[in-house]
Amino acid sequence: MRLDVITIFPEYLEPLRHALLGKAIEQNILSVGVHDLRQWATDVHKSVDDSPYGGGPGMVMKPAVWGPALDDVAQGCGLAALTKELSSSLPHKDKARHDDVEGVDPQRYQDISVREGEDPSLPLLIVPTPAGKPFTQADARAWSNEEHIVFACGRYEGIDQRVIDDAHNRYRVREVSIGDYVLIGGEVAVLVIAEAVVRLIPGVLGNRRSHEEDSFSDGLLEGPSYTKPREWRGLEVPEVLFSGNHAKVERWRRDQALLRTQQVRPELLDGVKLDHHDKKVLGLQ
Ligand code: 6GU
Repeated sequence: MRLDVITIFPEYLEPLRHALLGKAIEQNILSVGVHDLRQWATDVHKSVDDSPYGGGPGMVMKPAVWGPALDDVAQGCGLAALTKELSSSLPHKDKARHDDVEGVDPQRYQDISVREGEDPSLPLLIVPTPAGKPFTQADARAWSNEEHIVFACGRYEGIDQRVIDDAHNRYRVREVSIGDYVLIGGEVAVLVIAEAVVRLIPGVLGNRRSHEEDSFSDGLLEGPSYTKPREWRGLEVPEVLFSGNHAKVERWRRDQALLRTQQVRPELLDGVKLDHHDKKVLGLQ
């Protein structure tokens, strides 16, 4: 997978080089380019924003800068080709961790995200904005199959809307929000989305089962987990986990997941198929 990020704060994307994403870069599963938007600024002051038509506070990012930036990065040409590749920060190049490599399932999750009338060969352009559609685990799964994703980080009050409208000619465009709060810019949202997507690429995070048990994969939040010692500060690990009865353990885990979901995100239960036992656990019958 190829990721390109366009931003006025390239150093903000430095964490992409670390941990899981750094490892994916090391293994040639992932390559990342971070591009300084100011490269495409045309005036001596390298300005990227201007006052909004119609008045009001803040500044709007200029189409004359964003347009050529998105053109070049879509094709990896022009000024985009001059950007230094992000390299992994990992010290131990060859050393695989025990939880890294075994049992990798090469099977992908589902087809890439293509909407009616879209050309599937176009790269995906993700524009983080609090005004976007909520980013979900289903998006992460779909986008983990993409060959090329470009992120356009807006700052200030946003990017001139014509940049987004025009980008549909060269990209499949997705405007997304990572939650109901306002960030200063899209950079942190890119880190969030990139991590959620890249960890689902086969080979990046061990085996597939670890994804299937994620919170959200079955529509439920995950319940509690425990490790040694059996007693700690007077607190015991639940007895059932020592029973050796796999079916009983799985049933208990589902009960815990159901109860936790009911407590903290009850609306998620609307999308979950509940059987007789589930309903009994939740006090619904
Ligand atoms: Cl994706 N961007 C910005 N700037 N703020 C946000 C957001 C994204 N999601 C929630 N708030």
